[in-house]
Amino acid sequence: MEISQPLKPKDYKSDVPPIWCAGCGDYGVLASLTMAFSQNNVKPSDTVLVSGIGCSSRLPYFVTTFGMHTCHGRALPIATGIKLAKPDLRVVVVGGDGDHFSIGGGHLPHAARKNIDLLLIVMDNSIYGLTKGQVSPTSRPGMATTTTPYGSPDVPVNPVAYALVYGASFVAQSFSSNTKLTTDLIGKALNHKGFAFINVISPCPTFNKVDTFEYYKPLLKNIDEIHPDKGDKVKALSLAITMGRNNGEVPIGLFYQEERPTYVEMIQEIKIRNKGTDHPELGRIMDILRP
Ligand SMILES: Cc1ncc(C[n+]2csc(CCOP(=O)(O)OP(=O)(O)O)c2C)c(N)n1
Ligand code: SF4
Repeated sequence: MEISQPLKPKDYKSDVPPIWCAGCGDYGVLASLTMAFSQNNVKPSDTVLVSGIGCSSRLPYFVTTFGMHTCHGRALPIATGIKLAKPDLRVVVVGGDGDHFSIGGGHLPHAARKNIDLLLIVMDNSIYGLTKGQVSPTSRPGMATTTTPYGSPDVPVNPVAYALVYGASFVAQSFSSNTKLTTDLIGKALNHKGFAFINVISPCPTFNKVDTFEYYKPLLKNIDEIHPDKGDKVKALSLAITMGRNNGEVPIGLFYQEERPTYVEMIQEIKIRNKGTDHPELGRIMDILRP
């Protein structure tokens, strides 16, 4: 269905009602995403949402853009393929902390360092929701879950630090019930050229009784005042490490933004530089990308 612009947030909601539990943090992310789409005049027909498997990965069903609900941990490589085949499409990847830091943890570093031009939103609930409460890579040390009944022995992944060191060119963190900040960050990320990453802490009240809305609310601290220079990567990393979520205050806001060529731009530059050379492998790569 072709809808005339400008679209309101509700126009981005499909006829499929979300089936998340009452009180799930993912509702706040859906509300922020449709709000940001509306504010930035995103055309559903030019946009594709790609997800893996998990409660959070159901999100594409609830939105009127194109959508792909793919395999657990494999949303990023599939989204990368979409972006390379159709560079004019806007590609947004959504999913859980399990999807992107555990089974799919090997894909984020490469999408980030290659600066694939897409937005990744992780809905981080520090638990496996869909499969009913197993430990996740962002579960806190000592956390009792169905797979760690005596407490998790692991040091958790720090999503912001992880994305920063692997070279993401836009890195932010938000909290799902802060829809104003989340909408603002998604809007900025939609207008960013390159790999944008937003970790949205999104509580799962059904299976994670520790990382609740009540736990987080007094700890959230917007970093804009203490970190105004968004190009300062060392400061961003230092904040991400020292204010990690289990060390007291939980930092939210934009940590880092840099401008550098995207993967498609780099390939096109190589194409121009090597014009006339007859290398079969180069030719194969060029064929993938339309000029
Ligand atoms: C290859 C494969 N391994 C395991 C599973 C089972 N599985 C489905 S979702 C999931 C984890 C979900 O956790 P997360 O990605 O954090 O998303 P959430 O449900 O918390 O939003 C697992 C282990 C699967 N579907 N496919
Ligand atoms: S199990 Fe948790 S993550 Fe899944 S829908 Fe329910 S509250 Fe949300």
